[in-house]
Amino acid sequence: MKRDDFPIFKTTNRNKPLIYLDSAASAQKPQVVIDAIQQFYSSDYANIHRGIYELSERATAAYEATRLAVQQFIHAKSLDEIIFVSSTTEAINLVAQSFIRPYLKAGDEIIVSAMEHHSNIVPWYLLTEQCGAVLKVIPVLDSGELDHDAYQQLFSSRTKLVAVTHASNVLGTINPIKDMARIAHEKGVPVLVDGAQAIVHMPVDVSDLDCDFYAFSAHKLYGPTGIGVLYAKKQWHDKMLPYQGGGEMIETVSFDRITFADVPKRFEAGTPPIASAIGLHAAIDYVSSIGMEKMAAHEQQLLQVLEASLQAIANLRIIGTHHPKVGVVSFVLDGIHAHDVGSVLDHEGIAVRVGHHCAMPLMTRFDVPAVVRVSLGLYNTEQEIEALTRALHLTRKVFG
Ligand code: ALA
Repeated sequence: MKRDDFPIFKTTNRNKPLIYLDSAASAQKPQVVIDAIQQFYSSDYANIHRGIYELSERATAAYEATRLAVQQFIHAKSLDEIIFVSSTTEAINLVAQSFIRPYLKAGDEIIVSAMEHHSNIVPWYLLTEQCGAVLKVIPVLDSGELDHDAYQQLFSSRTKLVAVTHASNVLGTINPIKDMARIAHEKGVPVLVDGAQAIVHMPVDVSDLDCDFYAFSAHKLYGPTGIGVLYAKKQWHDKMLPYQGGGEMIETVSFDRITFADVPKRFEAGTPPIASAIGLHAAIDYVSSIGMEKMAAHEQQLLQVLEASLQAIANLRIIGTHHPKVGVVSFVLDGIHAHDVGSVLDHEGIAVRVGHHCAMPLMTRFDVPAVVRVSLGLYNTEQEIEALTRALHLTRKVFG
């Protein structure tokens, strides 16, 4: 499916044809995204929101057109609910520091889950050090599903936020965000969703999910690095205090008094990643032209083949068997360290990620030091999964 759109596949890995099974770390870029960025720098580039000349107006219009494309892509109700940031990580830190920290009292609680990426743990942990917040953790069952009964029990009168991933970067598990948000809202608690892994795998409708914040990065959506999105529900804008100070986020400045711009400008201090925004727009157009449902169907088909192939390998244990899941499968081969598996695969031209995947608490939960992770993109094929399976058999032979 659409493999020819990606020039990277003309290249090799260790002199073998590239088999890229690491899209959860970062997706490859289609030519249309690369072209859009090049075209922008060649013919439309200037700083934005500052110039009164035509070129700057053109650049500004292109940047703001991305905001509209994002709004439509994730079905936000209002354009000003779309804040451009550098990454999912920045989006989460922004909410922690601008929306939670100013109101937090020692002993207030944040609910996270045991399957979170460090980027949805550390910003909250920092609040425990900065102002005495307490982290409450939703356990993960052996299947890789969240313990939803336990989730309901974690709320108290001190709960200030639920911060949970839409899809696990290790287990692939898709969490029932709509239900989780409903439960949180019944208790008056807002919900932040880490959408880094979900955004590329399924249609996302923030209005239907009814989450309060949704964060994702462009680079996992076949777009460029350096830009991410924070969706922030309008209801909370007045409570979100300035996070980074600088140009463009103000209304008026004197040495005695500064007044701040409305959201989203309040959170877009300094010159933003303009060209990356143009690339993000091209990526959204690209995936929309294929159709998110069609992409998801392709990945689910490959996922079935992948899981069946892996299950047929002796002494291979898949970590996280719960469905629904995105096209991400992690496993351990008993007796062989994940890094050794990764090295053999690398020499066969196969790129996977090995290690703790920035999810150390999850490694502890499953009592493994590291796992091998295979993650799928729209360009992957069944032949590549066959090659992976052959290489895993070879790994067994090499390491006995
Ligand atoms: N968060 C990315 C991953 O899971 C980098 O690989």
